[in-house]
Amino acid sequence: MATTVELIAQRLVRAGVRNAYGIPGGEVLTLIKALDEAGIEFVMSKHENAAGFMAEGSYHASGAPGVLVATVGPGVANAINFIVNAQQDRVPIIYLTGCVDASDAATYTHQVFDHQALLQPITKASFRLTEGAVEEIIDKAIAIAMDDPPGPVHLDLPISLAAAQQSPRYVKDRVNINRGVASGTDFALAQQLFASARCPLIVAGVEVLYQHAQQQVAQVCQQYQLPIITSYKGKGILSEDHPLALGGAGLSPKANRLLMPFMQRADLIILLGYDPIEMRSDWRNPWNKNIKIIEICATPNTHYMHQADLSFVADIGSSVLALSKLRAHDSPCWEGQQLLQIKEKLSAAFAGDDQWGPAQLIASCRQLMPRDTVATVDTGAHRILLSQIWHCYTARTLLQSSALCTMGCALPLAVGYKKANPLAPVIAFSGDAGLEMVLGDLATLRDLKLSIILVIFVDDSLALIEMKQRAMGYENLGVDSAESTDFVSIAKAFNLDAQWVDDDRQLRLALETALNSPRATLLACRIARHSYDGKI
Ligand SMILES: Cc1ncc(C[n+]2csc(CCOP(=O)(O)OP(=O)(O)O)c2C)c(N)n1
Repeated sequence: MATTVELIAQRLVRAGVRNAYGIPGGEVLTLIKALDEAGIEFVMSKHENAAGFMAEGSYHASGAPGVLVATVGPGVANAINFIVNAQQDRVPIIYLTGCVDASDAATYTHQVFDHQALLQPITKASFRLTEGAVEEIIDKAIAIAMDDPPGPVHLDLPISLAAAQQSPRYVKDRVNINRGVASGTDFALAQQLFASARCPLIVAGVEVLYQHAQQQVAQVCQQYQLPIITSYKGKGILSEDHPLALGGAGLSPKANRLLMPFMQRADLIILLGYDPIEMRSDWRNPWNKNIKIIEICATPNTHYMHQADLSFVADIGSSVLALSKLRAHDSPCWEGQQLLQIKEKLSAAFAGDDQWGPAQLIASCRQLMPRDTVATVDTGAHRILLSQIWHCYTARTLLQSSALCTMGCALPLAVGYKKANPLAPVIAFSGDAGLEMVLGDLATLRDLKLSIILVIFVDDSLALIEMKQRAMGYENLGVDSAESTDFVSIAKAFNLDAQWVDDDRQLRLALETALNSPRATLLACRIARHSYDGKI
């Protein structure tokens, strides 16, 4: 016999979970005790939404689903932004919430609302745990969260069920679904198209990562000399210092102005695990009608952001290898200087500033941080610039909210990643307004004693929105801070190391010190207003 919460904890441990995040309330105390006893460390955050991003960070580091715990009512409601993010950004999350028993809810109203009604539209599934089916439900929840496309699953746990004894059920672990290699007459046609293409190009995205197909995609690119553009989440599928890697795309109009005309020179575009939820509207059906499009994806294309001539739902890694079967290794491909030229144009467009500014700042950080650094970045003008400049040498090394594009994610993502992988060098970049949303979680960073470097772009403004407002010819309204926030004093009040940075020399010295420090360091980098004009 085991209690409900013990069964939940055991299943999560079997799925590889070692950390859970949240803020407890009376309704989940039995649960977090069971998690702890099973070897899952419960981390108290300062806001349920931030706790969710910490759980996501741990997922990227470990591959196990992230676990978020919230208590009845306000706790549950606080994490909504994160849950929508998990759904849009394809993050497997188990969201465990405490609720009152159905019999109590009939006559008791304090803090009580229908958690499932709130969460059903923004999760892959929402279950209320019930007597006699606890193991089935938790196992099913993990499977649904991890299945293509990964996403959040909600489990509501009634108070009296938490400690109840359950008789053994002997539920088998679900074996992973084995997606097949693409095949059939249409696939034979796709193989022929690829065999005869003169200028084939790959566009790859997040599905490559969750299908673990990056090695096969990189191999095919290099074997046949194919240029590759990725979404922001796909950055690093092929190391971005490789001549064939044309970087991440999706949100930068400046990058799009170079990439869009370049893509029209292709005669075949192969979309690999490319989920266009990350892309802005210029990526809606962006390719000329005469370009053939082959798509190999994890989920059927029902979004209609683009359409393909041949679309296959299949295992991406083995299918891309099979697709190349008929293509000769020495097939002529992108002859002349075309690839060199586009690569040079892209690096010139996003080169460092002549003087101190955000581009210089990002370039210096990339230069000084170790190659295997994992970076997180918040939402705003700084993020669009950073996603163009920051080179990823392997996949899943730049974490961000690129589908929902929410602010307030960079700090907690970094905390969760570092917690699950303490040896990784981790740097978090955030705008000043983005950090102000999650200041409380500097305390979590302090309590966990994680040596993260936090770089803040301080311009006292919501730069991305201020730029849009100006472009519309409006006066600045609701976008500028009345006074500068003293981020250094705030960080020091949380017992973190911190300093102001006003030029490149200071940045380099500060980074070197921070890299050798066992403590977290906040670098408040002052940049001029309007620093992003013409840059993104
Ligand atoms: C939670 C949330 N609220 C509002 C927005 C809209 N928004 C996008 S970028 C941005 C400005 C961010 O300012 P800051 O963090 O200072 O970064 P910067 O643009 O200055 O680089 C805002 C308000 C959002 N994406 N997410």
